[in-house]
Amino acid sequence: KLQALIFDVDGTLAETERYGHRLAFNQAFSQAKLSWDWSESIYGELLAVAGGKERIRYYLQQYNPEFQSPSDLDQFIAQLHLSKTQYYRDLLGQGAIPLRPGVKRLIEEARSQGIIIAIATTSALPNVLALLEPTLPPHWFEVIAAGDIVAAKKPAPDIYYYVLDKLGLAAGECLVFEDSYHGLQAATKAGLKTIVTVNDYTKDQDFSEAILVLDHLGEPDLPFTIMKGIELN
Ligand code: XBP
Ligand code: MG
Repeated sequence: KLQALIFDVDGTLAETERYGHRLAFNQAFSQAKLSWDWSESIYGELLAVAGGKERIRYYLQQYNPEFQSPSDLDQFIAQLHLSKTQYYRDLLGQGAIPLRPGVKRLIEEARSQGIIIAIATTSALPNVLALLEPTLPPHWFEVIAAGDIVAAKKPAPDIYYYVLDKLGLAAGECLVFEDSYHGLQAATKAGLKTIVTVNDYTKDQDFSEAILVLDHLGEPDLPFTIMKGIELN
């Protein structure tokens, strides 16, 4: 029986990548006097790697190998990422990024029927809270699992195992909402059924393992009654 809904954040609750994370990365680069500029199309490729720090490292390896990295590369990336997180919070504080259609309604309906809500994301916790605070009260979520809380980020299933453990629920009692192939992989490997809401960055990815693929959660795509009828086991 369905007990919990587990949501990814970036791309699923809101379109945070294009107008949030990408801009914040560029602002942090500029402040650090780096001439790097992640265009929308390059960013689309960089999304192949989840996690902001991991994405910067991947960019250096794949797109900017001539860059003279400082001797302590981990520290350099961590500082850059901290600055990016601050810019990202500033962007969200300006009310830059609304929730995707239907997200709030679904969560409110689920809660009103006693269904638990949780989050499993690759993003850093401050980023998640900055998005939730003006839109969905963080205390609505039984578990918010974010960022470096597990060593291996999506597409590894670790973050989903972590959430299941914290919830004390079996995979067959939960339904996941994701927007990307990586996220779907992570959830599927943890034995979870997943509904995918695609966005511009992910619409051509392979979602054959999803139980349902939608453009968004707004009317008339997913009335709660349909979702409740989905067989979990
Ligand atoms: C989210 C991500 C993150 C964000 C950046 O993926 O890939 O890397 O782009 O977040 P998902 P941080 O939606 O699958 O969780 O900079 O906070 O790491
Ligand atoms: Mg996502």
